[in-house]
Amino acid sequence: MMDLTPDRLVEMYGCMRLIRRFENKVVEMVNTNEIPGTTHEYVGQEAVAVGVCAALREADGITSTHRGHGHILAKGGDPRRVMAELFGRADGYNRGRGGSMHIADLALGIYGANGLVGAGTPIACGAALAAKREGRGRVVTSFFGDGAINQGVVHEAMNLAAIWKLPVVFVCENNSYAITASIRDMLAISRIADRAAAYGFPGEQVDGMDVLAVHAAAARAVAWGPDVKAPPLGAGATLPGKEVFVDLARLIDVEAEIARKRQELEKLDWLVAAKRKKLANEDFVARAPEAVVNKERESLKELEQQHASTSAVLDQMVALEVPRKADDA
Ligand SMILES: Cc1ncc(C[n+]2csc(CCOP(=O)(O)OP(=O)(O)O)c2C)c(N)n1
Ligand SMILES: [Mg+2]
Repeated sequence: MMDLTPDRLVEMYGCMRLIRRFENKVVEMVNTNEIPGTTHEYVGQEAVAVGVCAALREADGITSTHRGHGHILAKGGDPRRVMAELFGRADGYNRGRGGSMHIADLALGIYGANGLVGAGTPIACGAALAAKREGRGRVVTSFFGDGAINQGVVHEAMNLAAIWKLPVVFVCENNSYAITASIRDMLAISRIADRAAAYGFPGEQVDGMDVLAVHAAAARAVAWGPDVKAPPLGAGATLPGKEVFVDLARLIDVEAEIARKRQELEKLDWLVAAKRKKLANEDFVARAPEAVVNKERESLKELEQQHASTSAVLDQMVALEVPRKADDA
């Protein structure tokens, strides 16, 4: 458990609870349209953000993803200011202008959540270059999902971190899916962590459901810095970069996702039928002003398009729902 005192463990547990409660509340308020825009919740991945951030010092930095609330809270973000940002309020982290996917706070070393998959990795390299020049031993951790691993920019960032020996910790949160794309269809090797060897720095795979295992791996990665002579993990003395790959393979409940999509489709079925019925009513078409009828026709067209795309996504999800392999259990 390394340097984790009982108080620290309680603090980490409290932070995971805070993230879970925060996110559940967000879902509730998104569903009632109180929160505008799009949000992606971190429910189920709490142990990753908390395990990693517990290994960071206040001065260390992070870059986050489209699923960033958990990272920000774990890095010391004030839940009230994060929530205010989601509401678009002036007392939010970015005066309500950024919303869920752009929360940043330089004072806390949070160099931004990011709506672009993989885009946090080069930002982390830039921040790490600054940290290296500063020479105080700060590190920058870049969180990204399994959906980012085939992005060109992630490859470039990892290679740059390696050749420039930047103090970056790359944390891949592998929850098996990038929306509907299964990791099994996107990767020919079984462990994302094995890619680290190609860049020339060590990669570790840890169970993302185990906060202590995540913390220990992150602490090992963070411990190697420009001011540390001997790198851990038995790698070469010129070891550049650091990498922790977190495996959350047990996280996604595909069946529940499919059930939710089916419900959405049923609602759209009903809305399309109701709109068609209205437009089939000759009395309504004859009496209502032309502009009103045209608006109804446009709205029917939009609903039909929405129905078609939801139906296509559902078909894709059903097709992708491959039985889990025994070793995933
Ligand atoms: C460059 C880019 N391509 C596509 C998208 C659309 N998009 C949003 S989230 C997402 C999937 C991300 O999956 P992953 O990185 O595994 O994160 P997860 O949602 O599983 O946490 C995609 C493709 C995007 N935001 N940015
Ligand atoms: Mg994913």
